[in-house]
Amino acid sequence: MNRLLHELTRRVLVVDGAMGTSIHACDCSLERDYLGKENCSEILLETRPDTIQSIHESFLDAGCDCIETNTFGANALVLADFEIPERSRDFNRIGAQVARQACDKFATPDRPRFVLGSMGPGTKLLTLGNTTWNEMLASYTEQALGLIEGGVDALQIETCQDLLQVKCAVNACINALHQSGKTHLDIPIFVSVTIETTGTMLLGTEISAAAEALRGYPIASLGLNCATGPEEMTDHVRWLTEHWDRAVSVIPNAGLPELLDGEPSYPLGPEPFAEALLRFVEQGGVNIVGGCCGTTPEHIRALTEAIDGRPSAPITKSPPPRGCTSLFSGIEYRQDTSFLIVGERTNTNGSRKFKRLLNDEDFDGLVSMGRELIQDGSHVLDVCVDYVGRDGVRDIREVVSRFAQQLAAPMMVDSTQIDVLEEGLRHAPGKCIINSMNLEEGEEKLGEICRLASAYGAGVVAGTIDEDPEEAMAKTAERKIAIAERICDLAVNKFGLHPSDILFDPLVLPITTGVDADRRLALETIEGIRLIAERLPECQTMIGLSNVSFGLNPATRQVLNSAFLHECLEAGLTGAIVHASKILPRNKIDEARWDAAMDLIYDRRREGFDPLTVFIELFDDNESTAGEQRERLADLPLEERLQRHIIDGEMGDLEPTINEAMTNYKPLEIINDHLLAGMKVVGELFGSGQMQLPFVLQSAQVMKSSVALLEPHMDKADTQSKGTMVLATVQGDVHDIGKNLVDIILSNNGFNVINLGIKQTLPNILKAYHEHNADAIGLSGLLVKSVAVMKNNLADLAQQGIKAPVILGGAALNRAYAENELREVYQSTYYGRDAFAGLEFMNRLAAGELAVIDEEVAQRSAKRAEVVAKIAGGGDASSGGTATET
Ligand code: THG
Repeated sequence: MNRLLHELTRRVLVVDGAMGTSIHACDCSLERDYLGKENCSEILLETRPDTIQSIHESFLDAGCDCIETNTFGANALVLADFEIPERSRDFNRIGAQVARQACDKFATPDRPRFVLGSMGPGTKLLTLGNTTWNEMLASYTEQALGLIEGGVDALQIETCQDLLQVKCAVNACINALHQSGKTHLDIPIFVSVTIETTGTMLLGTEISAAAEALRGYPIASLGLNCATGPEEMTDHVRWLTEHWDRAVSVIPNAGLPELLDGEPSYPLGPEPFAEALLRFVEQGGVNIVGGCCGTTPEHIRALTEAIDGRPSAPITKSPPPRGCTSLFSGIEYRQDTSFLIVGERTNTNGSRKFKRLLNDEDFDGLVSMGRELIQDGSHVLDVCVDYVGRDGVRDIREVVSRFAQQLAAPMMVDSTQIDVLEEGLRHAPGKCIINSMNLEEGEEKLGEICRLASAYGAGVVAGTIDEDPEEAMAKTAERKIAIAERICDLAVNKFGLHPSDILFDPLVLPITTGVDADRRLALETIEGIRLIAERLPECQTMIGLSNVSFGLNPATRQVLNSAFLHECLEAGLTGAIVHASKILPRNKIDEARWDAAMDLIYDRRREGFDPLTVFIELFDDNESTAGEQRERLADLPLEERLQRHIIDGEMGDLEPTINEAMTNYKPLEIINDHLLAGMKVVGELFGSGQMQLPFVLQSAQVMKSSVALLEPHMDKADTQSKGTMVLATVQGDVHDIGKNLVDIILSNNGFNVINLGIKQTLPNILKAYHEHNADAIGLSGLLVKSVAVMKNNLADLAQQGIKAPVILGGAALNRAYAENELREVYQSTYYGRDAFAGLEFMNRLAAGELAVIDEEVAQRSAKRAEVVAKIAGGGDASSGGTATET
């Protein structure tokens, strides 16, 4: 066994502190050491290996068990930003070797020291389409190969923000291990995700969903690092310790960064930092602790002393029952008082409308259908784009990536084509269900789909079909259970799936044909469900309900489907593909019809009595179906509908709504009074953590489309841009997610945005500012040191006598620092907490309210000074504390 895994079973291991913080503290020169590539700290592995090794040694000397290699950004996708993607393999190999040499100096036979190969998230969000699965897979595989060559003890996928990225990185590690003739037992894989102050990962993933999506992978630990201090991690750590059945790691920052005396600083000193982590360890279930941003050798020394080689306190772990997840959250396969409801209509074979919209490539329309199914109560969507003559691989990519970002429900990816299934899975960040596999084409084909389920972390529907040339589809309960047992054995014992991730489909076929051979199909299926539930109790069951009633009129189908579902559930069915709004509860079905349906389902034919004819005769030819009382968007008053389009990100029927609005209001009124009101709600929901980023982007898209529809009808003066902002990520910083969000929100709300990109020098920014005669400059940066860059830029602006309003944003900045300290450097400095603050600022600037804003800033600033004076004067400190964001 890997020595690191062995040590993990004995005691809590301590990982080192911040590499970045230590590097910033040393005397590296941009030209000589960074070779002109600012912030590419991996280059130091070649130019200053001794410096990197001595940083490692400073942490080892402080007593930690594990050190992380200086390879956080050493993958080709990130190095491409520095024009050296081809250096990835070398940097990783050298990074591992340098760390190994440091460890060798400190290791003793009973106190080994370990090298964790650091693999950071990079700057591209796979789920948002910034790069492709294959590109990212290749990039991470190369990185992992270098780390393995260099001799790491574990691969540490860390600071993860996007579930799809994690899945891709884990696959890369497994590939690289395989290519190196090793397995995850020789070199374990650790995963650590980043939960933002909002309580979810950057794209909105809850910790429970992340755990479920990753649970099927052979990873040795799961934990948290970065973004917050230990305090903010409490709930998520507790959830992991109680539910994650392997090692748990906790690697926080030294608190949330603050800006003190012009320098960014992390507020938690070594002692409180160590105490907070000790509390986690004492509460039990934590196996790895360490420090992220802002933690120094002193933090690690205090931590090592506090932990002192103690074993991890035992804790009863109860892994939650299995289920599937979207990008955002999870749903269990087994529902207490219901069943897993899979919406059937997002399927080219199940809905003419879906098929037509796909053929028209009306992707927004497809998303609208998905949203409707969710509103009708579907937990999961069956997504099938199989369509003869169309490019299924492209179609599934287009549909799944949109559904993933815009809809909160997990997906059941449905196709008969393996390449289509795989392409769908590559674009779904959560844990999907594959629909489906069977034995019709033999065990090898079954194995291929099991391989997809393992690689992409999915559950899988298994139809009871085998190689029998006479009757491939099992039509009797005996054959259904026999095939199910055979598939279960293969899938679990040969292909490595977990039994609870298999959803057996005992096949529902129409009982409406009048053919003798078909009469018993429903009751055999019910009996098959009973047998599977009894003999394979860990597995799930799933049927395509509506098949049972093909050929009848809609009202008749509704009753038969509902009655059949009822019987299946009684027999132990756990899930079904259905049209949720059309299912009737038993008490809503007329008794005579119910009884007739039962006679049909259980084939109670007698002399002169045909249940099928009797049942059909109970319905009028064009009787309408019951149910479906859901409040539709179309039923709301116009004004509310306009807002809801924006808030829900709903493209469907946008054009008729806008046209209707134009009969009552002027275009500008529609925008200013109704659409912007919706956008304001979006801003509030986003700001309070109730709306996730992808949904915000969708709302912005609807805003943009609305404005485009209104524009041709506006007066010329009204269609002019409301103003121009030059937008840039500051020099030395490559992070542009926040900046790009500002771009989207502003440009979709009528502003002209000159987005200059990343690593922008002030001269560049000023050039664009003059060229475009801009109204304001927006500066963004995520790195702590970017705050200092902003400060320098502001000083230069002041020196040059520029008067442009400059609005600043980014994770390391806060309002107090911007409005007090930075305003002293440059008078026209403003703070933008998020993209919506930027929008409000620009709207007010356009309305000529800059002086009012200045007055508000001055008031806040004065209040802060008052509080600070009070504290300094020994006054009532509890009333103030440090001025924080409000
Ligand atoms: N098992 C598994 N997957 C499945 C099925 C199954 N997927 C497809 C299908 N069977 C289940 N889904 C549907 C979806 C729609 C209908 C039936 C089954 C249906 N549609 C109407 C029709 O065709 O008449 C509606 C048409 C329309 O709206 O245009 O009946 O068994 N694993």
